[in-house]
Amino acid sequence: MSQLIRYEVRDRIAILTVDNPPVNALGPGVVEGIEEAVARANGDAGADAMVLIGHGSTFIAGADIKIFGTIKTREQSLARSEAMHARLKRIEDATKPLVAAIHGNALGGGLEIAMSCHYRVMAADAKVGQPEVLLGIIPGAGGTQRLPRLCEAALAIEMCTAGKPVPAAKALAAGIVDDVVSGNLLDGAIEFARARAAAREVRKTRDLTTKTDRNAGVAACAAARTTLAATAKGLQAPFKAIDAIEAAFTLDFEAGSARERELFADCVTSTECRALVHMFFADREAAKVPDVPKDTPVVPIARAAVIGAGTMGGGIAMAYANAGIPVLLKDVDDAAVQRGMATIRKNYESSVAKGRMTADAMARTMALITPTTNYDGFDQADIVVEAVFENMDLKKTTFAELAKVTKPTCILASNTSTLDIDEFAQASGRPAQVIGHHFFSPANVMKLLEIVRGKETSKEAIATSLALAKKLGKVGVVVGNCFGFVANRMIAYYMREAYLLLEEGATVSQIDGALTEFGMPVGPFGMQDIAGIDVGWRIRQHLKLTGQTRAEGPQSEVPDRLYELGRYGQKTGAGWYRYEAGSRTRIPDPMVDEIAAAEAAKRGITRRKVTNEEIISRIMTALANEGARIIEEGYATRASDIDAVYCYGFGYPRHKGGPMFYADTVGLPTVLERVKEYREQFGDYWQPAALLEKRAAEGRGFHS
Ligand code: 3H9
Repeated sequence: MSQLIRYEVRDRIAILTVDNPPVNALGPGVVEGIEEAVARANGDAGADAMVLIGHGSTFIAGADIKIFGTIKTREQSLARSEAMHARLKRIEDATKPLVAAIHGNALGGGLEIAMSCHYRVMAADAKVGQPEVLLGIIPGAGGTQRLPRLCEAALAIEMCTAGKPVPAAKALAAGIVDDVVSGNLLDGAIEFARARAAAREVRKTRDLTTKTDRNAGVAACAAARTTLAATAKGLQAPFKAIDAIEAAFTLDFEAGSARERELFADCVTSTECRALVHMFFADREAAKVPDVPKDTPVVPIARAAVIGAGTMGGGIAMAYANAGIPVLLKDVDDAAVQRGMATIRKNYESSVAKGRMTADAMARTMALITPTTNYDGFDQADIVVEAVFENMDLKKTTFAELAKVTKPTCILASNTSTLDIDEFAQASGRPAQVIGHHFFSPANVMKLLEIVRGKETSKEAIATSLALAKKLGKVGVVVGNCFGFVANRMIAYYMREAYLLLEEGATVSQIDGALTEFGMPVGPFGMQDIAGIDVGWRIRQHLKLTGQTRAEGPQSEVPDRLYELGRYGQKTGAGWYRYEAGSRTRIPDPMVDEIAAAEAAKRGITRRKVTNEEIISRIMTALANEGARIIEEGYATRASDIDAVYCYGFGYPRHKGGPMFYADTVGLPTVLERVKEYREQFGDYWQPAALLEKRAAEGRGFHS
C-alpha cells in the first residue's frame, strides 16, 4: 500500500486518507495509491463502503503543477491522460459505495477524483472548482465530461472557463455534491456511506445523462464563446474548455473523454500554459527572500495608520479596511481628510451599485476607517504607511515625527515610488523599522505591493510586510532601493521607447493599439493620461536639478510640450488623447502627432512608417534588458520577481508570463541580437546587460 494513502476500517467503513502535504496534490503515486486502496476495500470483507478524505488543510488541490513542465509533446500528454482516465474509471468501478469527503478545496484533478467517486459530501466552508484555465489548460481527468452530468451546462462552463471555485451551498444546490456536513466531516461522510451501503446504491457519474439536454447544452456553449470573444482575447484555454464541454453534449462518455484528451494536449504544450504555470510559481517564489528565513518573527498587524488622504493614501486605507484592519487616515486639515473620505465613500458606493458589495458590508468596512488631522491613536498602530507628496523634505519631517508618536515596534512604511528610503530611514532614527510599501494605483485594486528594503531594514520588517501583503490580498515582491525600484525603473525604459517611436513616426493610438493587442490592459499613453502627465513632469524636474535622467538615451520633450499646454491627461480633459466632458473614451488628437513631428524635426529625425512588430520588439527588448541589469545589480532576487511586478503592477498579460519570461520565449540570443541592432541604428545608449550576454552565450534563459 502506498505511503501516500492510508487505509483503515472503522465500523465497517474503509477510510482512504490521502496524505501528501502540503495540499495533497496528485504527485506520482497518489492516484495509483487511491486505485490500490479502492481495490483493497473492494476485496475487504470487513468493509461495506468507503470514504476518500484528505489529511491536513485540504482535500486534493489537483494535479502536481510541476508535472506540466515535463510534458513536452502531444504524444506524452495523450499517453498520460489515457492512463489517468483509465485509472479514474477503475476507481469509479468500485463495487461498494465510494464517498468523497471534501474539506478545504477540491480543485482541478481533486474535483475530478471526487466526481469519479459515487457520491460527494462536503464541509460547509469548503470549495470545489476547475481552475485549470488559470494555468492555460482544461480539466484533463474527465472533468469536462463528468461535471455537465452533475450540474447545468451554464455552471459547468462558468467553472471551467473562469476557474473560480464554488462554495459548498452553491455546489449542493447545483448537484455537484450530495450533502453539506455541518459537524465533523468524516463522521458525516461515514454516516452517508453507511446509508448508501444499506440501500445497495452505487451511482457512477459517467453513466448519468448530461443535466442540460443536447440542444440547450450546445446553445449554452455557443453563447459562452461569444461572451469569451470579448473577455478572453488572446487566450486559448477557455475556448478549448468549451469545446470539450460541448463534446459532453454531442458525444458519448468515451468519445467525449477522447476529445478532452486531444484538447488538453493542445493546451498543455502551449506557451500560454508554460507562462501561466511560471506565474503560479512566480507568485509564491516572490514570498521567499534568501536571507529572510521562513521562521523570521512577524509583527502581528492589528491596527494601522495612513498619512495622506489623497488618491494613494485613500486607496491604501481601503486596502486595509477591506482586509478587516482598522485604520486611521490622517491629513493636514479637515477639508483634505473629508475630501479623501468622500472619495472612499464614492468608491464603495460604486461597488455596491455594481453588486460587488452589500450596503451592510460597505457600512462595516467604512467604519474601520477613522479620519483624523492629528496623531492621536498613532501610539496604538502596528504599522504606519506614509503617502504624502513626493518631496524629500516633507517625507523626512514626517518620518521624524512618526518616530516620536508611534511605539518602538511599529513598522514605518513609505509609499514613495522613487525617493531614497534610506534618507527617511535615517531621519526617523529607527531605520530597522523603515521600509517601502509601494502600492499601485488604484491601491485598493492593484495586486502588487513592491516591498523596498533599505540598507538597515530588519528581517522582521520584511517578513511582516510579506505576511501583510498576503493578508491584504496582494502579491508582495521584495526589491532593492534603487531609483524607481523595479517597477518604475523599468517603466522609464518602456516610456522612453514609446516616446521615441512616436517621434520616429508611429502615432499615439498605433503604439497604444499595438500594446493592447499584445495583451496590456492599456497602452503607455493611455496609462499616462490616467496617472497624470504632470506627475512625470515633476519627477523629470526633480531629476534635472541633480543632472540625472530616468533612462539613458535621448529624452523626448513631447511630454513636456503637453505639460506646458496644461494637458495633464484625463483630469484636464486632454493629454495624449482628448476626452469629452465626463467621459474616459480616448479620442485621438492630431495635434499631439503634430507636436511629435515638430519635436522630431528639432532633433533631426526623419520620420518613417513604424510597424507594430517593431513597437513590440523595441519596447519588450528595452524592458528585458533593463530587467537583466536590475538582477545583475542585485535589486531583484530573481527574474520571476520582475515578472510578478509587471503582471500585478501594470497588468502585463499573465499568459505571456511577464517581460523576462517573454524574453525567454523570444529566445535570449534573439533579444541580444536586437539590442545590438538597435545600438547600430539608434546609438550607444542601447547596451546589452552583462546578464543578457552571459545567459545568451550559455544557451540559457533568464529563468533556467
Ligand atoms: C489539474 O488539476 C489538472 C487536471 O485537470 C488534470 C490532471 C490530473 N501542485 O498556494 P499556497 C504548493 S491542474 C503543486 O501558498 P494556500 C504551492 O506552490 C491543478 N504545488 O497555499 C506552495 O508551495 P511552497 C489545478 C502546489 O493555502 C504550497 O503548495 N489546481 C499545488 O494559500 C502552498 O500553496 C490548482 O490550480 C499544486 N496543485 O492555497 C490549485 N497547489 O510553499 C492550485 C499548491 O513551496 N493551488 N502547491 O511555495 C491553489 O490554488 C492553492 O495552493 C490552494 C491553497 C488554494 C490549494
